[in-house]
Amino acid sequence: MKDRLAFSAPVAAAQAEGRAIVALESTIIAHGMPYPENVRTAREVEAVIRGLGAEPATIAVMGGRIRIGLSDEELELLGRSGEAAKVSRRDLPAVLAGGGLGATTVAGTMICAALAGMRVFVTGGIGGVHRGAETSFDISADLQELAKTSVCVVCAGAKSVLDIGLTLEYLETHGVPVLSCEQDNFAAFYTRDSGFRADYRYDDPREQAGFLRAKWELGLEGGVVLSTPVPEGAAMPREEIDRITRQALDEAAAQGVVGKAVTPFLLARIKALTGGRSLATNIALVKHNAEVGARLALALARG
Ligand code: PSU
Ligand code: MN
Repeated sequence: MKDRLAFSAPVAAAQAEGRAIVALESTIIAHGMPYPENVRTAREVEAVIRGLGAEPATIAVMGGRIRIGLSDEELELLGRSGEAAKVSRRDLPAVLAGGGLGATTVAGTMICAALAGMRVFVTGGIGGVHRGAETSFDISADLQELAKTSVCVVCAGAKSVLDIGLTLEYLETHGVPVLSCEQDNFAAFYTRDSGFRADYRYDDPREQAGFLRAKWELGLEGGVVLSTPVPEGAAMPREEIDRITRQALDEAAAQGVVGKAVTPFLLARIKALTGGRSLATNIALVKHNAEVGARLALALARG
C-alpha cells in the first residue's frame, strides 16, 4: 500500500516531526471552481493553514500514485487541465491503475487522508442527499464514506443544492456526529443557517479535539462533520440563492444532467446566475473552514 502513496517533502517533514497536518481535496479545484480562481484559491487556502502553523496537504491522483501534498506547479496542472477525473471511492482503482490525473472528492480524499494517517480534512461543503433523491437515488458517496472512514471533515455545511434535512437524517442513521462551531445550527454553504440544529456545538478547538479523541479511542470508527458558517459579510442573501438554486435545478433536469456531473453543473450555473457572487462566497467559506481546520489539527497534534 505504501507504494501507492507519495508524500511531498514538506508534508513528509511535518509528519516526521509530529506537526499538525490538514488534508485538502482537489475536486473543488478541478470541478468546483473555474480557472484561474480555483488555483488561486487553492494556494490561498494552503497559505491560511501555514499561517496558523499547520501544514496543508492537498490530495490528488497523478502518475499512478496518490499524491499527499502538491507543489504550486501541480496545483496549476490540476486546475487548468480540464481533464482530471472526479475521483470518489469507486473511481480510485481505475485512475490509479490507469495512471491518469484524478481530482479527489470528499469521499476520495477521506480515504487517502486516512491511508496517510491524517485526521483533519477541510473542504467547502460536503455532498449529500439530493432533492428528489426518492426518485433519482442521487445520494453522494461522501455520506457513506463518513459512515466508515475516521476523518473529521470541516465544512460550511452541505452544499445548499441538496436536501439538508434528508442529508442530516442519513448521517444520523449511520452514526455520523455533526458538530458545529460559532453557532448552534448546521451551516448552509452559501448562507449561514440551514434551520437545522447540529448535534453538538464546540467553539473551542480543544473541545472539538476532545470529542474526536473520545470517539476514536473507543474504536467508534467513522467520520465526523464539523460545520462552521460562512463569514457574515460574505454570505449570499437567502431568497436570492434559493431562487437561483431552484432555477439551476430545473435546468439540470431539463438538460438531463445526471450522476457525477450534477454537482459541478449546479455550482457553475449558480455562479453564472449570481454574476460570480456565489464564487466569491464559496472562496470565502473555504478559507474560513481552513482556519477552523488548522486550529483543530493543532489542538489534536498537541495531544
Ligand atoms: N465543496 C465545494 N465545492 C465542490 C465540492 C465540495 O465548495 O465542488 C465537491 C466535493 O469534492 C464533494 C463533491 O465531494 O463536490 C460532491 O459531489 P457529488 O454530489 O457528485 O458526490
Ligand atoms: Mn451524486
